[in-house]
Amino acid sequence: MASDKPLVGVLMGSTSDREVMQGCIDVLRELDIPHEVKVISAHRTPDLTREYALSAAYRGIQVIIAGAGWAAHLAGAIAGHTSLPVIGVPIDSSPLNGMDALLSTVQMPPGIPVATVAVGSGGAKNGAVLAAQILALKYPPIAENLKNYRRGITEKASQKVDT
Ligand code: RP5
Repeated sequence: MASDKPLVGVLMGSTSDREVMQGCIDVLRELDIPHEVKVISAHRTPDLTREYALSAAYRGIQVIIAGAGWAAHLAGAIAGHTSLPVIGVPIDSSPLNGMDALLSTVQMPPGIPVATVAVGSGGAKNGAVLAAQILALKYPPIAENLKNYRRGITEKASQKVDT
Protein backbone atom coordinates (compact mmCIF):
# COMPACT_ATOMS: atom_id res chain seq x y z
CA MET A 1 0.00 0.00 0.00
CA ALA A 2 1.17 3.52 -0.71
CA SER A 3 0.24 4.71 2.79
CA ASP A 4 1.60 3.25 6.02
CA LYS A 5 -1.29 4.62 8.05
CA PRO A 6 -2.89 1.62 9.80
CA LEU A 7 -6.23 0.50 8.36
CA VAL A 8 -6.62 -2.47 10.68
CA GLY A 9 -6.33 -2.56 14.46
CA VAL A 10 -5.23 -5.95 15.78
CA LEU A 11 -6.04 -6.25 19.47
CA MET A 12 -5.35 -9.04 21.94
CA GLY A 13 -6.34 -9.40 25.56
CA SER A 14 -2.91 -10.42 26.81
CA THR A 15 0.67 -10.82 25.63
CA SER A 16 0.00 -14.55 26.10
CA ASP A 17 -2.37 -14.35 23.08
CA ARG A 18 0.47 -13.24 20.82
CA GLU A 19 1.41 -16.68 19.53
CA VAL A 20 -2.13 -17.33 18.27
CA MET A 21 -2.60 -13.80 16.92
CA GLN A 22 0.75 -13.92 15.10
CA GLY A 23 -1.01 -15.81 12.30
CA CYS A 24 -3.33 -12.84 11.87
CA ILE A 25 -0.43 -10.41 11.77
CA ASP A 26 1.48 -12.58 9.27
CA VAL A 27 -1.49 -12.69 6.87
CA LEU A 28 -1.98 -8.92 7.09
CA ARG A 29 1.72 -8.51 6.29
CA GLU A 30 1.48 -10.94 3.39
CA LEU A 31 -1.46 -8.96 1.98
CA ASP A 32 0.44 -5.70 2.55
CA ILE A 33 -2.28 -4.22 4.75
CA PRO A 34 -1.10 -1.47 7.11
CA HIS A 35 -2.02 -2.41 10.68
CA GLU A 36 -1.25 -1.72 14.31
CA VAL A 37 -1.04 -4.26 17.13
CA LYS A 38 -2.08 -3.52 20.73
CA VAL A 39 -2.56 -5.47 23.95
CA ILE A 40 -5.83 -4.25 25.47
CA SER A 41 -8.03 -6.10 27.93
CA ALA A 42 -11.76 -5.56 28.38
CA HIS A 43 -11.42 -6.60 32.02
CA ARG A 44 -7.94 -5.52 33.07
CA THR A 45 -7.75 -2.23 31.14
CA PRO A 46 -11.40 -1.29 30.56
CA ASP A 47 -10.69 2.45 30.22
CA LEU A 48 -8.09 1.79 27.53
CA THR A 49 -10.54 -0.49 25.71
CA ARG A 50 -13.10 2.29 25.59
CA GLU A 51 -10.56 4.94 24.56
CA TYR A 52 -9.23 2.73 21.77
CA ALA A 53 -12.69 2.00 20.37
CA LEU A 54 -13.81 5.62 20.54
CA SER A 55 -10.70 6.97 18.78
CA ALA A 56 -10.10 4.21 16.19
CA ALA A 57 -12.29 5.52 13.35
CA TYR A 58 -11.02 9.06 13.83
CA ARG A 59 -7.44 7.78 13.48
CA GLY A 60 -8.27 6.05 10.18
CA ILE A 61 -8.74 2.48 11.39
CA GLN A 62 -11.41 0.78 9.25
CA VAL A 63 -11.60 -2.74 10.67
CA ILE A 64 -10.78 -4.04 14.15
CA ILE A 65 -9.72 -7.64 14.85
CA ALA A 66 -9.87 -8.56 18.54
CA GLY A 67 -8.59 -11.84 19.95
CA ALA A 68 -9.17 -12.90 23.53
CA GLY A 69 -9.50 -16.01 25.64
CA TRP A 70 -11.46 -17.13 28.73
CA ALA A 71 -14.57 -14.88 29.25
CA ALA A 72 -13.62 -13.04 26.08
CA HIS A 73 -15.38 -9.69 26.09
CA LEU A 74 -12.78 -7.66 24.22
CA ALA A 75 -14.38 -7.77 20.76
CA GLY A 76 -17.85 -7.13 22.17
CA ALA A 77 -16.72 -4.28 24.39
CA ILE A 78 -14.98 -2.65 21.42
CA ALA A 79 -18.07 -3.16 19.23
CA GLY A 80 -20.19 -1.41 21.85
CA HIS A 81 -18.16 1.77 21.40
CA THR A 82 -17.69 1.94 17.63
CA SER A 83 -19.62 1.23 14.44
CA LEU A 84 -16.48 0.00 12.67
CA PRO A 85 -16.69 -3.68 11.72
CA VAL A 86 -15.27 -5.79 14.55
CA ILE A 87 -13.95 -9.30 13.93
CA GLY A 88 -13.62 -11.51 17.01
CA VAL A 89 -11.07 -14.30 17.40
CA PRO A 90 -11.88 -16.67 20.28
CA ILE A 91 -8.57 -17.86 21.73
CA ASP A 92 -8.14 -21.35 23.14
CA SER A 93 -6.13 -20.29 26.20
CA SER A 94 -8.41 -21.55 28.97
CA PRO A 95 -9.09 -24.94 30.57
CA LEU A 96 -12.25 -25.01 28.41
CA ASN A 97 -10.07 -24.86 25.28
CA GLY A 98 -11.76 -21.77 23.89
CA MET A 99 -15.40 -22.90 24.13
CA ASP A 100 -15.88 -20.15 26.73
CA ALA A 101 -14.20 -17.57 24.48
CA LEU A 102 -16.23 -18.73 21.47
CA LEU A 103 -19.57 -18.23 23.22
CA SER A 104 -18.49 -14.96 24.85
CA THR A 105 -17.41 -13.58 21.47
CA VAL A 106 -20.10 -14.87 19.16
CA GLN A 107 -23.22 -14.44 21.31
CA MET A 108 -23.63 -10.71 20.92
CA PRO A 109 -27.07 -9.21 21.49
CA PRO A 110 -29.07 -7.94 18.48
CA GLY A 111 -27.76 -4.66 17.07
CA ILE A 112 -24.11 -4.98 18.15
CA PRO A 113 -22.53 -7.72 16.03
CA VAL A 114 -19.07 -9.22 16.26
CA ALA A 115 -18.06 -11.19 13.15
CA THR A 116 -16.69 -14.22 14.95
CA VAL A 117 -14.19 -16.50 13.24
CA ALA A 118 -12.98 -19.97 14.26
CA VAL A 119 -11.34 -20.69 17.61
CA GLY A 120 -7.54 -20.44 17.75
CA SER A 121 -4.83 -19.96 15.16
CA GLY A 122 -7.02 -20.81 12.14
CA GLY A 123 -9.49 -18.17 13.23
CA ALA A 124 -6.70 -15.64 13.73
CA LYS A 125 -5.62 -16.12 10.12
CA ASN A 126 -9.21 -15.95 8.89
CA GLY A 127 -9.72 -12.73 10.85
CA ALA A 128 -7.05 -11.15 8.67
CA VAL A 129 -8.53 -12.58 5.48
CA LEU A 130 -12.00 -11.32 6.41
CA ALA A 131 -10.60 -7.86 7.17
CA ALA A 132 -8.91 -7.94 3.76
CA GLN A 133 -12.18 -8.87 2.08
CA ILE A 134 -13.88 -5.87 3.69
CA LEU A 135 -11.06 -3.51 2.72
CA ALA A 136 -10.87 -4.97 -0.80
CA LEU A 137 -14.24 -3.37 -1.54
CA LYS A 138 -12.54 0.02 -1.29
CA TYR A 139 -8.83 -0.57 -2.03
CA PRO A 140 -7.98 -2.19 -5.41
CA PRO A 141 -4.38 -3.11 -4.35
CA ILE A 142 -5.78 -5.13 -1.43
CA ALA A 143 -8.29 -6.79 -3.78
CA GLU A 144 -5.40 -7.76 -6.05
CA ASN A 145 -3.29 -9.13 -3.17
CA LEU A 146 -6.29 -11.07 -1.89
CA LYS A 147 -6.85 -12.57 -5.34
CA ASN A 148 -3.24 -13.79 -5.42
CA TYR A 149 -3.50 -15.12 -1.85
CA ARG A 150 -6.61 -17.11 -2.74
CA ARG A 151 -4.94 -18.40 -5.90
CA GLY A 152 -2.02 -19.60 -3.77
CA ILE A 153 -4.40 -21.45 -1.45
CA THR A 154 -6.15 -23.09 -4.42
CA GLU A 155 -2.84 -24.16 -5.98
CA LYS A 156 -1.58 -25.61 -2.69
CA ALA A 157 -4.83 -27.47 -2.12
CA SER A 158 -4.85 -28.96 -5.61
CA GLN A 159 -1.26 -30.28 -5.51
CA LYS A 160 -1.21 -34.01 -6.01
CA VAL A 161 0.20 -35.99 -3.10
CA ASP A 162 0.80 -39.19 -5.09
CA THR A 163 3.33 -37.98 -7.69
C1 RP5 B 1 -7.76 -13.15 28.44
O1 RP5 B 1 -7.28 -13.96 29.45
C2 RP5 B 1 -6.64 -13.02 27.46
O2 RP5 B 1 -7.16 -12.77 26.19
C3 RP5 B 1 -5.93 -14.33 27.54
O3 RP5 B 1 -6.32 -15.23 26.52
C4 RP5 B 1 -6.37 -14.88 28.89
C5 RP5 B 1 -5.25 -15.14 29.86
O4 RP5 B 1 -4.45 -14.00 30.00
P1 RP5 B 1 -3.10 -14.07 30.87
O5 RP5 B 1 -3.51 -14.46 32.27
O6 RP5 B 1 -2.23 -15.12 30.21
O7 RP5 B 1 -2.52 -12.69 30.79
O8 RP5 B 1 -8.16 -11.89 28.91
